Amino acid sequence: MKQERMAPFLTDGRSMLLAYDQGLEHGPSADFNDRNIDPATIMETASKGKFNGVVFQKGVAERYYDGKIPLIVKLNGKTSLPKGEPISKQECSVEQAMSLGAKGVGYTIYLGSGFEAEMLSEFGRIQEDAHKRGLPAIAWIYPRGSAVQNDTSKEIVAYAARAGLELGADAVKIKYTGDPTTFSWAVRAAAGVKVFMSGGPKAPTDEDFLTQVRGVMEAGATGLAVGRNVWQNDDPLRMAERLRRIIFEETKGKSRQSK
Ligand code: FBP
Repeated sequence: MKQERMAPFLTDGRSMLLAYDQGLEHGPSADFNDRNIDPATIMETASKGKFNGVVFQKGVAERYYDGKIPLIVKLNGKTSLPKGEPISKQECSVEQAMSLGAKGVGYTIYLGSGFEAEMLSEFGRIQEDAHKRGLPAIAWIYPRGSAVQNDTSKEIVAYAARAGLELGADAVKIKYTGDPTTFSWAVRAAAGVKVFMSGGPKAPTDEDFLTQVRGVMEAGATGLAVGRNVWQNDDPLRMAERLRRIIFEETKGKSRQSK
């Protein structure tokens, strides 16, 4: 029986993670305002909002992680400045992440990029190292680059999910296809790997986002690993509460993958 390395991040097999590595990925002007530019406010939202975990890069973790909820440290990252085929290289070791208190590590793979091979092999080494130390390796798998036409099609999202299984990820973070039927194919393709939806830019209304979340959970996902749709909200704790209700109560036992 496979060891459940994701256990620290699960409540009844479901999960809600708060991501905050956008300062590196997008830059502080694109996503942040006066309030959420301060990592301390995000740490507070994560614990008061009863998230199952928070995702930081190592620098933010070192200064702001307060140990109140489990930590995932992203081990690679890139800025939005270079153009061309995307590549994100490792800049933090599993050992360093653990020394900061991480109970899991994250790594982004741009599936389909001209540099895909470098990221696949780097993730392979990280996955082995993480597993030796008993930590889950969580793969953000984003199909991206000139070979990818539509990064939210049923086929490509399922491909991302399946790649996570083949590579030995404990969980994959993938984009939503837009409806539960097509997303449930990705969940099936992941074949037991925990599936998390990546949030994306803030949806036009709270209801729009909550509808996506219901669809994702109905499709059989484990949960969400989102950032902007929570901490860009005028009331992040209220949004967290609404998400919790959908993930842990409303959709429980109603997923298409329920036995
Ligand atoms: P969001 O919910 O804000 O989209 O965060 C999820 C995430 O995966 C972050 O961890 C990461 O910084 C960002 O999306 C990457 O976004 P992009 O799709 O622009 O590469």
